Amino acid sequence: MRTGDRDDPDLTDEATYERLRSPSRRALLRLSAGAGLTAGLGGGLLTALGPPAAAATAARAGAARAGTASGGIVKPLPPELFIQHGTNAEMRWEAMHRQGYLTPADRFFVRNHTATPLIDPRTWRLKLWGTGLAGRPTEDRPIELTYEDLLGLPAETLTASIECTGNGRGFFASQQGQGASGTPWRLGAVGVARWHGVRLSTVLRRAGITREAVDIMPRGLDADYVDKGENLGRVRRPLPVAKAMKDVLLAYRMNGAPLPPDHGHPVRLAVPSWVGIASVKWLGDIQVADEPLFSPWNTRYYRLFGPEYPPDGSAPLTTMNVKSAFELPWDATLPAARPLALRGRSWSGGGRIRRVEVSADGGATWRAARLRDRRPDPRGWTRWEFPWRPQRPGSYELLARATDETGATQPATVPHNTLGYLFGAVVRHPVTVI
Ligand SMILES: Nc1nc2c(c(=O)[nH]1)N[C@H]1C(S)=C(S)[C@@H](COP(=O)(O)O)O[C@H]1N2
Ligand SMILES: [Mo]
Repeated sequence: MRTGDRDDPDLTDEATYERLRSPSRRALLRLSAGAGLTAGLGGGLLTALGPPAAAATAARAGAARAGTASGGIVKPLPPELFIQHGTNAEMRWEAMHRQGYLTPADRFFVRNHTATPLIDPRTWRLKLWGTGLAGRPTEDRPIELTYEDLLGLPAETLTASIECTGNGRGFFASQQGQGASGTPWRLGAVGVARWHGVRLSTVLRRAGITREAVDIMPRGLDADYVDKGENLGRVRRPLPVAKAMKDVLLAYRMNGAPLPPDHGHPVRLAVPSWVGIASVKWLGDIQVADEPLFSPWNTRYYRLFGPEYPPDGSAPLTTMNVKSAFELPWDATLPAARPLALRGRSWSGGGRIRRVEVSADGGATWRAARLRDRRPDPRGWTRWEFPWRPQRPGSYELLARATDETGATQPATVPHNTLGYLFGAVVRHPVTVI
């Protein structure tokens, strides 16, 4: 008789069976059995049956976190590609000039609340727990998935932008004369990549998500975020079940390579069309609840605040707005009396870009740009080109204005909000013609 063999539990053994048939274990069995893995089945059970509460607590406390990048960001940040803002790095838009459709990982912006953690995929676990899962597994006794388990599940590829909600924030001050708190990004807190991984819905189903589940709360493994001396805990942001089940990916590859450390290695969420904060990096656990969930990231942040909004702010922000950027340096120098092909990209959480217009005379006259992507991914961006032949040397402002498939377009100004989210107005890009 085999007892205590965790690779192959003996279900005729009373003690083993007793442990397995507790509700959370049944949910786990479904997860493992449904996973269709050969080696993974044993692995999944081992993970779940193995560490008792004490070990699980130690793991949660950071055993999976092997260390933290010194300086906060791991990859090089050459000044020709990035503008650094504290723990964050913004892509310079000229870095997309002559690039293909995707933003290469070496120039993809980084938004870190603290610092990039270095995580060993061999000890990493994704833990699922909460009242919205069959058997209501608790945080101490969650359902667990290993990196290998995840790699064994059916995978998909998704081309989508990830954009910081505060992208363009700096223009509240420079264009509208009223600043906002937070990183003063220009337009470089956005990138489009090919994300590859497992649908979140696949994992939630296998974990036994119930009809009663309404919200999930993914949480990162990076350090606690401290805002002006107040410890807010680890980055976590509720996501409605409807969105979680629709088009969200548990991504472990980016542009055909393993996810780089700064972008969430080993696993992040890719939540297309939504505010960047939803795409939680270094994913450690997901709470699934049969009641609405709250964290500072959907209450005190990522809502619109200000005199025009209710005291508790707007509803939590979800879809990103329409924006456009030229693939030019800020304050670019361009030659006079020569035909130029100005290039740029436009994108919207609302879907495909239908039209882009450009003005080279400060907004007095507009002409249509030529859209370069016949079938752009509606969750990515659209590249465009605009011929321009400036006759005289001098200072100019270039403006680009896009309209998406819902008819949403970029206004000349946007109402202020104190945290500077969703700057969607037309940006006035200064250039000097010589
Ligand atoms: N765990 C964790 N996830 C996170 C963040 C973070 O600081 N920690 N930043 C969020 C924000 S605000 C944005 S805009 C995106 C940025 O993703 P990127 O750094 O890969 O560009 O990640 C989101 N996910
Ligand atoms: Mo962000």
